[in-house]
Parts: sequence; C-alpha cells; structure tokens
Amino acid sequence: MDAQHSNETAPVALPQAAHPTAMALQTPMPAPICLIENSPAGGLQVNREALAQLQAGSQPVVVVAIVGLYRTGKSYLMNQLASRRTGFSLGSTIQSHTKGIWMWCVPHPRRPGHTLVLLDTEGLGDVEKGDAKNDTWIFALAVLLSSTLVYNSLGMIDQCAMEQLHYVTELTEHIQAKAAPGASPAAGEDGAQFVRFFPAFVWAVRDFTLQLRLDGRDITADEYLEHALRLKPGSGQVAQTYNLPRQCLRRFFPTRKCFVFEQPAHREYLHRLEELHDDQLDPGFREQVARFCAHIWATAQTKALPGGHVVTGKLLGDLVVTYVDAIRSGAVPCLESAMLALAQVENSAAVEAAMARYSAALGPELALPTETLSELLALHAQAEREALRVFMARTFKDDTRQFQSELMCRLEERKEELCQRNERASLEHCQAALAEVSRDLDACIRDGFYVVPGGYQRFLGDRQEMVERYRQMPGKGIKADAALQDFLTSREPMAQAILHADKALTETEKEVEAQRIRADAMEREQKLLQQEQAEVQQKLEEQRRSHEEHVRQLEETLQREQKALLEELDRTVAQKLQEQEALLCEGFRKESARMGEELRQLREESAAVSQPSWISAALALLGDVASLMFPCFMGKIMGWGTQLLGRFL
Ligand SMILES: Nc1nc2c(ncn2[C@@H]2O[C@H](COP(=O)(O)OP(=O)(O)OP(=O)(O)O)[C@@H](O)[C@H]2O)c(=O)[nH]1
Ligand SMILES: [Mg+2]
Repeated sequence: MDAQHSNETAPVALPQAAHPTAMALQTPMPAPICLIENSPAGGLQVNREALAQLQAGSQPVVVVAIVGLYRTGKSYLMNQLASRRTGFSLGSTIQSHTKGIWMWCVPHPRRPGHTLVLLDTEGLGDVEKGDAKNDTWIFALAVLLSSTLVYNSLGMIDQCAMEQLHYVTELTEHIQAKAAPGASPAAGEDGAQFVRFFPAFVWAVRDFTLQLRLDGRDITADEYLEHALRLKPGSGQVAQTYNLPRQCLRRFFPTRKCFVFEQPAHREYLHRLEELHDDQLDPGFREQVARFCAHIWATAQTKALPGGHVVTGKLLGDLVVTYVDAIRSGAVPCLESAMLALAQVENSAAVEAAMARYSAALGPELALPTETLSELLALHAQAEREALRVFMARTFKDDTRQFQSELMCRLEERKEELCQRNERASLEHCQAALAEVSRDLDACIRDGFYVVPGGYQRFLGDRQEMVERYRQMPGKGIKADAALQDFLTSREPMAQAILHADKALTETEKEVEAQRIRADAMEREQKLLQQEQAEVQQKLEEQRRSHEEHVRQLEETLQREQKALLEELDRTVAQKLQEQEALLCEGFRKESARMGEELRQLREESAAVSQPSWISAALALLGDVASLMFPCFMGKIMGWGTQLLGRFL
C-alpha cells in the first residue's frame, strides 16, 4: 500500500474564529498531499495536515481540478501543470491508483502573488471499487472547489465518452445553489444558477488518433467538442438519452475548451512516462501539452465566490471542510449555505484583523499626553481609516451589517479608552509639573516669608511667577488648566490666611481683595466649563466623522460589489443568450424557451442590483444596526446619517 492509499484522518470542524495571521504560501509544497480521502469506514474525510498547509496561504488561489475515468493519464497531466515530471503519483498497472482528492499548491507560474492549487482526483468508474456514489461526490467536489475543471478521457469524444460523463447530469441532485428549506434539491431550478458559480470546462482527449477534419475542412479541437455536443432532434427515449449529458454540459458549463493529445510515446514506454526526458516524448504530444499548460496558466481564473469575493488558501480550506461536512452528514452541499458559513468565520476574522491594524497604526509607543484633543482624535481617525480599509478588503456577505457595526462599537470603545488614558497621562504630568514649580513658593510659605506687612503682594507676585513658569512648561496636555485650577483651589485657604495676616492692608482692602479672589475663581471655573463643553462638542463631531467614514467606505465597497455582480450577471446573460440562439438554430424551441425564462430571472436580478436602493438600503441598515448596538450616541448620528442617505433617494 503506498502513500496515496494510506492516509487516515479524522473529521475536521470549521474553525469558528479564524485568526488573521495566515501567511502567504512562502515555501512551495515539495510534493502533493492527500486533501480528501475515502475513510476506511466509508465516506469522505479531510486530511488535517493538508488542510493546515492549504490554510497557511493568504494568497488568492487559482484552482485547477482534473476528473475522468481511472487510468487515463490524469495525474501525469497535472504534473505537467506543476512543470514537473514527477509529483502526483502515477500507477503503471491496470489498477486505479489515485485515491480521494490530492492537492499540490505551487506558486502560479504566470501570476505573481497567486497560488496555483492543483487537485488530482480518484479515477471514476473503477470496476474494482464499484462505488458509484463515491465517484459522484468526487466529481461534485471537483466542480465545487475548482475554478477550472479538466475532464480527461481517452480516444475520442464519442457517445461512450458522453455517457461516462453522466455525473454532469446528476449535478442538480448533488449540489444546491440556494438554501431553500424544505425544497427538493432535485427540483432542477437550481441548475439555472449553477452557471454563475461553476468552473470553466476543459476537455482533454488523450491518445487522440483521428484527424481534426469535418465535412472536408480542418477544424479546431474546440469545434470538434462543439460538434460532439450538438443535440439529436426528436423527443423519443433515444434522443433524450443522447441529449441529456450534452444539454447539461452546455447549460452548466458555457465556457468550454478542448485539447487533443497524441499518444505521448511508443507503447513500450507508456508505463514509465515519468522517467522519460522531453526528447524521448513524441514532439507532437510535447507541443500539445505545452499549449494546454499555456492556456491553463493564462486563462484559469482566480477562484471567486458569487459576487466576486476572491478565495484565498484559507478560504478554500474552509470551503473544503464545509462541503465535506455537508456530504458526511448526508446533506446536499449548498453553495449559498457554504458561503454564509464562510462569511461568518471570515467576517469575524476581518473584525479582528481590523482591530489589530488599529493598534498597529497607533503604534505600541504612542506618546501621551497629546497637546490637544484634536491631535489625539486625528491619530484615532487615521488609525480607524486604516482599520476600516482592512475590514472592507476582507469582509463579504455581511448583509445584516452585524460585523461592521461590531467593529464600529469596538473602535468607539478603543477611542474612549484612548481619551481616558490621554487625560490620565496629562493629569499625572501636570501634577508633577505643579509640584516642581511650586516648590519655592511652598518653602516661602512654610518659612513664614509672607507673614509680614506687604507680604500678601509679594505672595501674589511669586504665585503669578509660578503660574507663568507652569504655563511655559511644554507637553502638559489637555488637563493643563484643570490641574492648575485644582492646585490653586487647594491653596486658596493659605492665600486667604496670608491676606488676613497682612497688616499693611485695611479691612476694606482685604474685603475687596477677597471678592476679587472669588470672582477670579469663578471666572476660571467658567473657562474650564467652556473648555469641557468644547471637548464634548469635538467628540460628537468626531463620532459624526467616524460614522461618515464607515458609510463612505461601505459605499465604496458596495459600489465595487455592485459592479462585480452586474458584470457577473451580464456575463451569464450573454452566455445564456448564446446558448439560446444555438438551441434555436438546432431547432430546439422548447429548450430555447426554458432558457428564455432563465434569462428573464437573471435580468430581473440584474435590474434589482442596479437600483440605487441596492446601496442605500445597505447604508441605512448599517445605521439601524449600529444604533441598536450603540444607543448612546447613535440617535444623533442617525440624524446626520439620514441627511447623508438623502443623496440616494
Ligand atoms: N496511453 C497513454 N498513457 C499515459 C498517458 N499519460 C500517462 N500515461 C500512462 O498511463 C498510466 C496511468 O497514468 P496516471 O497519470 O497514473 O493515470 P490516472 O488517470 O491518474 O490514473 P488513476 O489515478 O488510477 O485514475 C501511467 O503508466 C502513465 O505513464 C497518455 O497520454 N497516454
Ligand atoms: Mg491518478
């Protein structure tokens, strides 16, 4: 038993709070690893080690999966895509070799910053295994996980090859597009949505010996495939059986491509192809493989979720776990439910990543106190902007705006903490400064220096000088006046005592002075009050700004999403139109009419998405949800928010 047969794993649960520290796949995987295996007890299992390797990747992934009958050279072709002679293990006997789904993550040869994930699957239709159900799941998983699906077959695209592709006709029973409780997944309507989420389809025909000629003219491999996919007229059983796989393929995979390959070498060398050097392979085959690889590297798309959210290694790992768990539990994997489950985990991670960026942006050694409150709020605003950008880059399907509201609350809490720390730092600094500048004055008081006629005037002069020195000291922060006021108030009885003891002043003069002291104190209190009110105003202003920033960044993100969604829908509509036209040309009116209904639904969806209310409703929801979580100041902000939303109405 070799490595491809022997991996034993336990079921893996989707991590609830994925941490944002996933690194880019810096070291390429030296060899493929089993990602999903058939457990000895039956059923599929995710290999923890492979999952960990996959999830260590934060780069976007281009996922190419290969499926097809067993013993047809699939693993060999995948090695070519990794630009390696060996890698995925090949068998040379008649027994099927690859078991489960194997994965190899390599740096994308054409797209820097992207990882090419190659998925090699267990050969379908193995007579020894005789487990058609397992084959169906392998096929469904390859469709669900890949962005390009290579279907591999031997010889030619004939009726036999088509019938072997019956897995396509069963997809509607094994994949659900929308989560509809109670609805039968086999209802078929789901199939209409598949085209938006399914991979591009490439048919690789191996050991092709025929000439690509049709009705006396040379044709391309693509034309060969399209010709093979033409439908048979008639509605009888024979025609239906003939047409079904073709219809499904055309309906679910509108982006199609075909490559034909000659036999790679003389028969006697076929069982040890990996040992052969390039010059020992048939030149025609070499050229065909080169063209195939160039096509895949150039055109295979980055895996994306509906709505265009780019899938990273981390997300692909989450997808694998979600789908395999669904299959294990006996459910039908549902695209929409998987996305929602992923969104929960990913949005929590987005909040954490944003908070980490906020802390990093402020820096570990933030110098407090700041001179003014505005200075502190500007630092917060900058850090918040960066944090929001991190959140927006990662969040998706936060349709209830729950996660952005949570982020809003947490950032507000951090700002409050920051303000309090700043005040404390300022107060401590000011108290130390006052202790320093008042040392001489206190000594004079202790020594009775002012208890002489005219002592009160001298005391006032020295105190004024002390206040001036205090005012000159830098870096006191926002509590400078409040601390001074406290200090002067605490020394007031002493000042009164010196005043009363001064024999150079008449009683009337003392009374006038006492009144002046009281008026002074009141004036200072008044000033402090005004200062505090100005700070409250500034903080409210800051909350308004913060909310506007949230709305602004959400609006930008939604505009991007709206554009991507409309492009996705437009693409789908264009593909369906093309298919509808082809059906009409081939005389299939009923099928063409059904396509017309699908087109109507898509256009309706497109019209709804393009409405300004698609964005404004989401912005309003953010205000609503945040006000529930954040009742203290949201009332005020809602007023501003309403003004802002007025632009859309
Ligand atoms: N005739 C022929 N043989 C090939 C080709 N490519 C690979 N082989 C040989 O076919 C045998 C099986 O190749 P694999 O790549 O292991 O085939 P597979 O489809 O992955 O097989 P399973 O994993 O069992 O499904 C090996 O001996 C290869 O050397 C090809 O294009 N034509
Ligand atoms: Mg194989």
